[in-house]
Amino acid sequence: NADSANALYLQLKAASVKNQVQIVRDLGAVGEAGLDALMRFLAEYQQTTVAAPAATSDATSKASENKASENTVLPLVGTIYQVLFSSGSAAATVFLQTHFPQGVVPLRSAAEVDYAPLQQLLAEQNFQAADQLTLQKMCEVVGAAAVQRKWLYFTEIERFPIADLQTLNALWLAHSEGRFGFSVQRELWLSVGKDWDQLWSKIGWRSGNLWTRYPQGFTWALSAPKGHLPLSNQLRGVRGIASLLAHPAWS
Ligand code: UYC
Repeated sequence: NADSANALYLQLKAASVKNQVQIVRDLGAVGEAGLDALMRFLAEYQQTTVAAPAATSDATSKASENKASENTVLPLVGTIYQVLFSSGSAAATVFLQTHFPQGVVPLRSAAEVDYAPLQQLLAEQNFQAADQLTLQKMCEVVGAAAVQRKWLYFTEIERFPIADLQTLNALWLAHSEGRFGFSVQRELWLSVGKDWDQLWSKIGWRSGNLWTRYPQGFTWALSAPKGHLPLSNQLRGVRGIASLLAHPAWS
């Protein structure tokens, strides 16, 4: 067991992103030795991110680093976190509480909004409650009027702080093996030439000319199509999601 865990650990460090998720699952299935290897990987990851400067004057290089690490590192470290979180192992629980009490995503906010409750729901893979809380937190970021209204004007989304949008997106990416999040929806939207109708069917928000019914028609699990979550209500038009997917946070 310890030998196979060690071999998997070495494979994990060398593997492509796609294979990494499978290797993490395999490590989660070989018992305490596998969990130990995953804890070792996360501890090393934490050292490299903590060693990096928190703020840099070179904003453009920071943005591109963020983007690269979101696409590759977050799904991996998030999946490791998920395997440890759901393992039921006492050692893994203590490890996470000690080293990652707030999860693997830095909960940055320009509006002093607390994203820990969202991190918790996503760690529990309670995607339906997490989706609701995502909208609520976005309203909190914008202010009291939006909290009371319970939805956002597209002009408010245009001005939405980059840090908060990136935190929300990183949380969804990390806890979905990279399947959910606004940046995933954006990639799919670009891949269909910004054609909304094609996007809706691709992400399971519409089939034929039938809108998916909220909430029971949606799939609140990782088995959903890529980009299925988080949701954006189109009742008041497409300008909101258009502003979201064209936001400077992704460029
Ligand atoms: N709903 O149909 N949606 C609601 C979606 C639409 C409607 C909430 C998504 C189409 C009504 C969320 C789709 C539509 C309400 C979503 C979808 C529609 C409601 C809760 C596929 C009719 C309740 C948060 C595109 C044809 C009343 C919120 C109201 C709620 C999401 C109807 C997350 C992705 C065009 C009547 N729908 N919504 O914003 O006023 O209320 O909201 O998008």
